[in-house]
Amino acid sequence: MVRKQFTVFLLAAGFVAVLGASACEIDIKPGSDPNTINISSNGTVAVALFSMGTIYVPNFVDFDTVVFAGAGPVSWGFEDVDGDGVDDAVFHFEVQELDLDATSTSASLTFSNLWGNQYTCTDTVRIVDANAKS
Ligand SMILES: [Ca+2]
Ligand SMILES: [Ca+2]
Repeated sequence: MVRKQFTVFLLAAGFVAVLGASACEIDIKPGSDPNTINISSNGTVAVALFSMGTIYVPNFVDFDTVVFAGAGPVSWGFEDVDGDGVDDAVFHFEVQELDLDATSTSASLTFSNLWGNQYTCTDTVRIVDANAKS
């Protein structure tokens, strides 16, 4: 089982490499861990995208290209989420628009920067369904 999961990981890593996607760092539900998402919710979920190194998110991201789990943001703003003195971006997405189900364990945010380079950042999710019978 471990071997199988590792193989899947290698395939996924290879796929990302082929696409030429660069790394970036997000925090689904900033300040919360685990990142519990109730897929029956009619609310929104926040996702922070961090400025790192030479990447200053407010002057780097083509905000028209941001997609999280298949959905575009309904709003976004800038704030220093991780307290390093540099503004990060916080996006809000409608839960009902997300391409997640009860088996989802991670979700990815993708975007292009202003120079057309693709980025994919992934964080874990813990799915609950308040309408599901247990
Ligand atoms: Ca989180
Ligand atoms: Ca920051």
